Amino acid sequence: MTDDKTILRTTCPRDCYDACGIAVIKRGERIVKVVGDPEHPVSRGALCGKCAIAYNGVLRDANARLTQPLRRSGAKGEGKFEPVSWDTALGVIAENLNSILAQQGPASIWHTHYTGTCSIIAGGFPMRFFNRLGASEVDPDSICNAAGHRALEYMYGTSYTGFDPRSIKDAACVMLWGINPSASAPHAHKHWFKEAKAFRIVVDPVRHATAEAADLYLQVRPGTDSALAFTMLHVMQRDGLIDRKFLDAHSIGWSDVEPLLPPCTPQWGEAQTGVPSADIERAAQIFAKGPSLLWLGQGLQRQPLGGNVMRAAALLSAASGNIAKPGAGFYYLNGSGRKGIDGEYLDGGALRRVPAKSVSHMDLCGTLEDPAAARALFCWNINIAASNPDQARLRRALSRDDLFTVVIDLFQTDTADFADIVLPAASFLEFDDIVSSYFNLTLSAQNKVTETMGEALPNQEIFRRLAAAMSFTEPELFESDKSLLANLAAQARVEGGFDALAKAGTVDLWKQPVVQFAKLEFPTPSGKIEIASARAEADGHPRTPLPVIDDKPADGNLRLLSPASAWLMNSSYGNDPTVGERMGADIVVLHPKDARARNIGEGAAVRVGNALGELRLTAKIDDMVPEGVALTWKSRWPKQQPGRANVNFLNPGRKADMGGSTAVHSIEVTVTPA
Ligand SMILES: Nc1nc2c(c(=O)[nH]1)N[C@H]1C(S)=C(S)[C@@H](COP(=O)(O)OP(=O)(O)OC[C@H]3O[C@@H](n4cnc5c(=O)[nH]c(N)nc54)[C@H](O)[C@@H]3O)O[C@H]1N2
Ligand SMILES: Nc1nc2c(c(=O)[nH]1)N[C@H]1C(S)=C(S)[C@@H](COP(=O)(O)OP(=O)(O)OC[C@H]3O[C@@H](n4cnc5c(=O)[nH]c(N)nc54)[C@H](O)[C@@H]3O)O[C@H]1N2
Ligand SMILES: [Mo]
Repeated sequence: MTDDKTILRTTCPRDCYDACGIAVIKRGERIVKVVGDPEHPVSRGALCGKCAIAYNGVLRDANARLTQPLRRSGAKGEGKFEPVSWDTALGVIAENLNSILAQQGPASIWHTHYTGTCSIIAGGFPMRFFNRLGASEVDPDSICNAAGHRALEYMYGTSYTGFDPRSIKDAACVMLWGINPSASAPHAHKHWFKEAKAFRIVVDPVRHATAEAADLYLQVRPGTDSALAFTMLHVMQRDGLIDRKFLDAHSIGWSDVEPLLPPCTPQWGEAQTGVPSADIERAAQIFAKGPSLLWLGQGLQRQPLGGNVMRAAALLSAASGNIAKPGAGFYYLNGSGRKGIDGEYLDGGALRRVPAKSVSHMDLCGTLEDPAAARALFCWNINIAASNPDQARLRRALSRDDLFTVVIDLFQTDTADFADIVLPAASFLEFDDIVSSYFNLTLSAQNKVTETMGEALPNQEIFRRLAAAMSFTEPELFESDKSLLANLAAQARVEGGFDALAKAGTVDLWKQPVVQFAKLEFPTPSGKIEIASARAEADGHPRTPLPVIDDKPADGNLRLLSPASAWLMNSSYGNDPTVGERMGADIVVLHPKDARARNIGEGAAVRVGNALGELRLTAKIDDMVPEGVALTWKSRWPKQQPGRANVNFLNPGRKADMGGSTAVHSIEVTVTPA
């Protein structure tokens, strides 16, 4: 019996560069399998390992999913709950919010959210409720990429207008700097990068699979990238490769940087960064000649001087004239605003009646510990108990009995264990939405392919119901999915509206590769590339990028990197048993010399610790990391680990130089045999 087989198409909305097309194979009402859409230009018939497992595993497993609203019946963090009706849950929330509003005002109600789903409505529409409420917001990007955004805004006026990936066909060189698509963008790694005809340079402390595939790999010591960039500028200047005509016409401040270059010789650069001088020279020459694309990773800026690093690296494109021509440009993220999506419409900023208040994720513990500052917390699209720094302190803060906490998720995460009320969210298979890839200049439909699981609801419906429970009356809070989808599709000028998008799956919003900054207009105060930035200076930063690097770790310490794991999506899928099997033991990779100096053998149990405490991990010895660097991966579920803690237990939550952003790749640890 094959006659009742249907194949429905949708799009993966995870926080990933790929935004894969998905084919859902159904027999009757039942989903048989979720696979990659063979006709989709990104997925080409295959999902990545983690999504292939989770979309046929926990995501569709009613025993793993939250299917009803829950009310806490045990102590905070204990994980004991009883099911309640939606009416009861929403009633309890409204009662608590109203009492806090009356006693302390809306600013003491906090919400924190990020990219659990990146679909536009489920990711943005709930903002209308919080704006109307007047709630305070934990600055979303401060957990991820705020330093890079700030740095690029200073220099180019925007961080959301990257190169068009299709322009790789015109590029002679592509340089990936502090980005590991083999884990964080598996299809971009497999197809876009590996199939590129351009000369491929990778700059990363870790020799990962993307580095292995490069034509030239620079194994830079973490936190030293500005020295590398300045050495490349030195070489470009020495070899007459600076595009002075371009700089004169389209930038300001080169004359402030030029005097810094003479001491930044290749020998100096090698001493600072650990990269052989000949390799730095070669990279500079090939990149400058161009046309060259530069992909600036988010991992790159998770460093104490991450903003400065981003400014220094991004300067290479301008200094060599690799801007505003086919096959040239830099990329950090491509925003949906560029595609026409009106963020102000989506977020309902106009509904706000009180000033907006926000703190960095790095300051979240301090905020939540203070009853004068915080009386309620909503967590949606986020799992702070796994992803945030200072894990033990955060758990204590979340244990406050007088912090009314609501968690909205698909799963009973570590964060949900601290909730007073848990609300079950629907998965992306269960509702219509729109996905805007942050790599490709495309827009895709997220099509509902099955009914919601149990009583779960899409974020947008949860917040409509919450607005009603609060007796709010503004029509924006109740806009229907149909209307939202139509308006968003119209904003992006999708011909035929959402229905056409739903049929097409994914559309290219521009027929031809887009040349970045083709009009040579930069949205900075001067309209030019601001190598020297008065705005940066006014904000307390240096006027220009500088060739400064981080201090070496203290004696005996290693610098611990914890980038994206190929098997997880941040902490998502951490509860999938098959994902757990594939990940295996939680390991720490050590350079052979560092291992020998500590008497640590392959597979040994080790203590990885610092002032915050220690984790027990398994040692893997491999020169894929440079001396002085230890490598593990982020975001296992703490409650599934032996010590009920993951790597963020060791993360002091140090800030980068810009945007109050995370410097998570600067953690220092000692490693000793267990
Ligand atoms: N050590 C270390 N820590 C890091 C990092 C690092 O490099 N090293 N990286 C940081 C970075 S880059 C980031 S972005 C953060 C990410 O950290 P988080 O934003 O916490 O991301 P996730 O852990 O995936 O949590 C997202 C949650 O949203 C839920 N979710 C999915 N879809 C929906 C939905 O439709 N509705 C609702 N309500 N929930 C949904 C998922 O089930 C999941 O529990 O972690 C940071 N933490
Ligand atoms: N499979 C999977 N995919 C993901 C995610 C996931 O958790 N799993 N997370 C998603 C999210 S939220 C994000 S933000 C992106 C993040 O994706 P990426 O931008 O790739 O960020 P990271 O994984 O933190 O780190 C990338 C690389 O930066 C390197 N790095 C660290 N410090 C330095 C430094 O000082 N200099 C240089 N040159 N390199 C350095 C690390 O060694 C690592 O190889 O991936 C997204 N995609
Ligand atoms: Mo991120």
